[in-house]
Amino acid sequence: SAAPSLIELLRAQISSSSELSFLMEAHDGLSAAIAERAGFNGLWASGLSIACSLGYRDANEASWSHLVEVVERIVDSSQLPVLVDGDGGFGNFNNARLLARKLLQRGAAGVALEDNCFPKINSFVGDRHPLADIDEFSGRLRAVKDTVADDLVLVARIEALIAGFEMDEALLCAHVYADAGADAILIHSRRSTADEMLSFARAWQNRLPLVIVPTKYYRTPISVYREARISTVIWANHSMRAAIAAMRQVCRRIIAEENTASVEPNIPSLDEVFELLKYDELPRAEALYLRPR
Ligand code: SPV
Ligand code: MG
Repeated sequence: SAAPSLIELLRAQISSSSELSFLMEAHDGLSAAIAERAGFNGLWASGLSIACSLGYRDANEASWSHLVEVVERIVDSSQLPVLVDGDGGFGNFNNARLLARKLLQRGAAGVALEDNCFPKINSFVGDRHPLADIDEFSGRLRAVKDTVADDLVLVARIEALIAGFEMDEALLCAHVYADAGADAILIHSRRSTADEMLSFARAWQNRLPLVIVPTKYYRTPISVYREARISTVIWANHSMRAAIAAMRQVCRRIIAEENTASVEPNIPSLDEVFELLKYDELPRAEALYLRPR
C-alpha cells in the first residue's frame, strides 16, 4: 500500500493518546531541516518564532501571505508533517478559511486556530487578552472544516486560561469547538506549573485529543503528560531561542577579537552546511540531466 501522506502522519500522531508525540518548532527551511535530522517526527510552524526570525512582533505584523510563504519553505525542507500556527485565522471566518485553503495548497498537514481577536498578541505578553466570542469563533472553525474537510488537521486552541477565565469557561469552549468540528484541542496555560493544564485534562476526559505547549511549565517531567494521556507536546520556540544565543555569542566574539579564529571550531563548517542542505544531490542530478543524450 502507498506510504501514508503527511496529513495521515500528523493525524495519527495527534489522535493517539496512548503514545505521546512531539512537534518541534521550525521557523524557516533551515530550522525544519535541523529538526528532522535530529529525529523529530513532526514540526510546529510557530507564529512567534517565524515572526521573530523576520524581525516582527508576534502580533499579526506578518501577513497571512507572508506566513504561507514561510510555511512553504518549511514544508519543502523536510519530509515531516507540519502543524501550522494559524493564530486566530487573521480575521473572521472568511479569512480563516482562506488561510486554511492556502496552507493546504502549500503542503501543510494541519492548522491550529486560537480563539482570540485580530490582531492577536503573543499569549505571554502583557495580561489583557480579549477573547473572541465563542459562537463567532466556532463559525471560523466550521468554515475551515467545510473548506478543507479532512485534508488538514484542525486544532482548536483555547486561550481562556491565558485570558484569566475559570476552568469552566475553558471546558465550555472546548466542548463547543469539538461540536464545531475540531480534530483536537490545544489547551494553553501561562502558569509555571502544569496544574492548571492537568485539571483541564482531567475534566476533559479526552473527548478529543489534547495538545499542550509547556513553554512556561517546562520543569514538569514528561511522564506526567503520559500519565495524563496528553496526545502531543509542542516545543514551541526553542530553536529560535537557541539561534539567538548562538548568534549573540558569535557576534560578541568577532567584534571583540576582530578575527574569527576562535569561533571557527565552535560553528559548523561550510561542508556541514552543504551536507545539511543536500548539495551532493546536485552533481548526481547534473550527471542525469546535463549530459548530452
Ligand atoms: C507560537 O509558538 O507561536 C505559539 C505558542 O503560538 S505561544 O508562543 O506559547 O503562544
Ligand atoms: Mg503563536
